[in-house]
Amino acid sequence: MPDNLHVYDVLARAFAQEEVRTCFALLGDANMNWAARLSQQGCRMLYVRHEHCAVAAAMAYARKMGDVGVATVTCGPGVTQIITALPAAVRAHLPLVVFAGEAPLKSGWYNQELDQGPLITATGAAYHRLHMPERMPVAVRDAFLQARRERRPVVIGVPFDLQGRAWTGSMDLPKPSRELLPRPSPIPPHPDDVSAAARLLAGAERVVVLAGLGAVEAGAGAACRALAAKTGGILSTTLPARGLFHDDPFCIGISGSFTPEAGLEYLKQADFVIAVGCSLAFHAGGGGQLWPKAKMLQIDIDPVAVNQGQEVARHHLRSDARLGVEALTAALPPRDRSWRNDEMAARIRDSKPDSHAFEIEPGLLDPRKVVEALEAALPREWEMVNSGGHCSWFFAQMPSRPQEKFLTIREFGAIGNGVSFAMGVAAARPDRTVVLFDGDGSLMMHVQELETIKRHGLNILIVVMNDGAYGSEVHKLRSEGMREDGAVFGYCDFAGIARGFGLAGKTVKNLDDLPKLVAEFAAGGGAAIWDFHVSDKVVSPTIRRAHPHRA
Ligand SMILES: Cc1ncc(C[n+]2csc(CCOP(=O)(O)OP(=O)(O)O)c2C)c(N)n1
Ligand SMILES: [Mg+2]
Repeated sequence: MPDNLHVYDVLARAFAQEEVRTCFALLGDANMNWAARLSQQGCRMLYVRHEHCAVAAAMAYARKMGDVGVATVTCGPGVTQIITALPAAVRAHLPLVVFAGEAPLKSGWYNQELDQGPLITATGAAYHRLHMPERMPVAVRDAFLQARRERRPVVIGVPFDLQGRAWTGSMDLPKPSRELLPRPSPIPPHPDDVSAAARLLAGAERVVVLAGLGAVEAGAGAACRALAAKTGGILSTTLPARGLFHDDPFCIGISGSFTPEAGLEYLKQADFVIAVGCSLAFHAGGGGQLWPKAKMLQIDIDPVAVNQGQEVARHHLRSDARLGVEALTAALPPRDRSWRNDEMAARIRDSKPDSHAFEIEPGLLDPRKVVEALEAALPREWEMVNSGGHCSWFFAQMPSRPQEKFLTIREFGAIGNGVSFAMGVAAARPDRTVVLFDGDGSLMMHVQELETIKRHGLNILIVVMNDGAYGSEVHKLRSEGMREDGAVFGYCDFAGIARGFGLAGKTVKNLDDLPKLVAEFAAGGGAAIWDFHVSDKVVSPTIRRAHPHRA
């Protein structure tokens, strides 16, 4: 290393040593020198317009890349802005390293000073104060190690006066975390557990194989299909793993709040659910309502009996998802009976996700028809991102989209993340078109990022399901006969807003125009908003169940 280095130079090198290729950033006094140096090292910087979006974009990037996402914010107000993103990353088990500045140590007073540690640790993320320059490169490496091993965000805070000091430490950087991380082989199941599970399963008549992200990561998709076939049962996934069995005729779709109509009927009949690589979160089982009659066998490296306030599984097979499912399948005797039949396949294939009839005002669209038309028109290779809100139920019903092309992160239940997640996916898949499905309220929450999308030339098509409202709130308020003000805003002109930011904008009134619009967008690239004005009369099945209208 050359002479005259500052601490921020070496800190930037420590990040480059970790092979950080992309960093989502918003600058201030406490991180700008470091960020400028990181950029100089060849790291691609995406400069966003709100710190929340830097961390949220890094989350989607981490999920897509299967790697650590990196973001940077300045001290004080930069740090307070990321407090909604961090719990979401914690709950989704996403490894992040966030480089945050800290107020200078040398002065008795600093306006942006804040006790950042308790704020960060309250979110479930880890906070590391780096106050010893000589040790900082090792501390950076350790932050990456922790993020990878514990799969959660680690925020490192470095006082910016320390960053500006001359570097006097060693010129040797530590080995990167990747080289140190333990790489054990997948855990095989214990034979006794396999036999017990096989005995239990032998008596089951209506089996559901339910896969979560753990199954995706373990590459257990094919094994799950084989187990379902051998037991004559059906397949399903959690919401984040949706699409893992998208082309299987006996996959009923998502289990949980987003289960389509036919799926609800079959799940209700199930007498045995095998949950593979899924934590059995509250929503995945519809709060315990989806399969009232079923025994639950969980196959997981970390099986649980109780999760999120519910007893979720009595029977457990501790194992890597793929190895456990393969061993169980091998241990099962052949069956002479099956729940599967042609009628079931036809019902799954031909039924609408939700067939409830609604009266729709002239000039407005049915969100279900919008999704059907998009499903038919959008190219198979485009990357999809679903956001939150009431409309996300409809957008999740795209059965032809495989898991690896459809990202959903919503374990903290926050709206406003759509644009950030789309930017993260666009950064991870620069050669692909990204389609974001968002609600009007959610998009409005971080609409400033349209400028980021434009400036960085990201190829993102934003589809807005615009009901002129916070749909979730409207439907709940209506069900209780309460006033709707505060939840109804009217249909704002997103096409005009898009054009104001230099994006293309279109209010789509006729769904028959979609194939032409898709072809034009595919040819031109860039970014655009398509605004679909939908009726707020259409209520998702989940809301209808959970919030029936009071008489
Ligand atoms: C950060 C945050 N603030 C508020 C909420 C409460 N909330 C849940 S859904 C929703 C409405 C979202 O509106 P929109 O994006 O238009 O989707 P819609 O429900 O109308 O389909 C709101 C405000 C939340 N989940 N997260
Ligand atoms: Mg809305």
